[in-house]
Amino acid sequence: MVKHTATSVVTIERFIIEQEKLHPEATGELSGLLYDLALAAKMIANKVRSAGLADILGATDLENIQGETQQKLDVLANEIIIKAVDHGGRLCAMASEEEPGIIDIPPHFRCGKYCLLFDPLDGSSNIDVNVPVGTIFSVVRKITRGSRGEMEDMLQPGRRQVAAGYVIYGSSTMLVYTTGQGAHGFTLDPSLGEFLLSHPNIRTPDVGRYLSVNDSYHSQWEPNVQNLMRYYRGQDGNRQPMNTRYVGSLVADFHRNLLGGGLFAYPANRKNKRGKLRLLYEASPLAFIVEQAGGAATDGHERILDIQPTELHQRTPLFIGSTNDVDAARTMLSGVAKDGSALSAVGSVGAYARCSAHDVPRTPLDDAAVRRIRQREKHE
Ligand code: FDP
Repeated sequence: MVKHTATSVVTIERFIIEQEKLHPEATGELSGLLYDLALAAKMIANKVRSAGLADILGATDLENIQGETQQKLDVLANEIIIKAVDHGGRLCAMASEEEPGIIDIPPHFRCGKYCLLFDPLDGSSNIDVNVPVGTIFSVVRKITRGSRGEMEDMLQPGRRQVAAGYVIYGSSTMLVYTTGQGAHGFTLDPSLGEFLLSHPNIRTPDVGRYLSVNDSYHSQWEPNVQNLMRYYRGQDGNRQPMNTRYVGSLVADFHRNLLGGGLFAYPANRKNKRGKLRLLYEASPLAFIVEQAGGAATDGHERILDIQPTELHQRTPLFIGSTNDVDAARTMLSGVAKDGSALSAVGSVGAYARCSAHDVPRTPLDDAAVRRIRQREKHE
């Protein structure tokens, strides 16, 4: 792989091509799709930036499949993405959080070997108040025989993704993606109109600084989730308290935690028995990215990337971010440990070392590693 220095100017196009060269068998279809998505991201960024000026703010009367009121920008972003990718001959079908079923490729366009699943504008309830929103996407390979994509192609576990990414429309627009060779971030240079490589090979810290969770659901959580949150906050005396930061816009919360270290949690609650977030449009793509950055993601019992989806708009509880903090969730929610003291008892400050990027089995950290983590936490 080409080594880029901090001062080399690398466009996303150049980077995608360089990555493609690592796969001699590649046909260029995935590269073309990623490039089309980067173009869609620039178009959406443009709309988001001028949203306050044009008369396109506020809710439409339409309701999406989740029963939520769609914002006009959601509709626009959805259309922009579909139009940017439907004609390239790379996709056999699409699915969007904003649409009830599979989105077919128009019959006059050629079908390709990939399926795209996306959330065009996540965190859209924040649009009216100028809080960062984002786009999330996931690409899987077609597995059925016909030329058109079918439901079976869409309902694949996240570990089969060939690419995933998100775009954050914040103080600057950033696109972060992975094709399974690390997670890489690009910042949009508005004067050039190009995404430039700004965060090559992102690594997320093993122990998180931030905790992102909507506390207003506290009374609706199961007791084991309440205990877990007490542990993260240091209220049970078993770890340094994490700093709470909750934007309420998944991409913004995830992005901050990916770079700074932390955990985003959206547990199930009495009202939302399976949580709120969507497995295929939100949890799976972000799980692929976080694992590529050295982090982890679970629903409390199972690795997110191993969950077999059964429906397009399936929801899942989500605990995603720094490995040791995700491990604490898995340990406490699966009943292995009832509270943080049990975590300490197995030799960690809620910390287990990863055996590999993908394996569930973990080994307790040795004493020196625990001391290093405690030391680091003390300085934060
Ligand atoms: P939104 O409803 O604004 O689209 O998945 C949707 C999402 O936002 C996430 O971006 C965000 O993290 C979460 O919902 C916020 O939900 P709560 O308001 O229940 O905390």
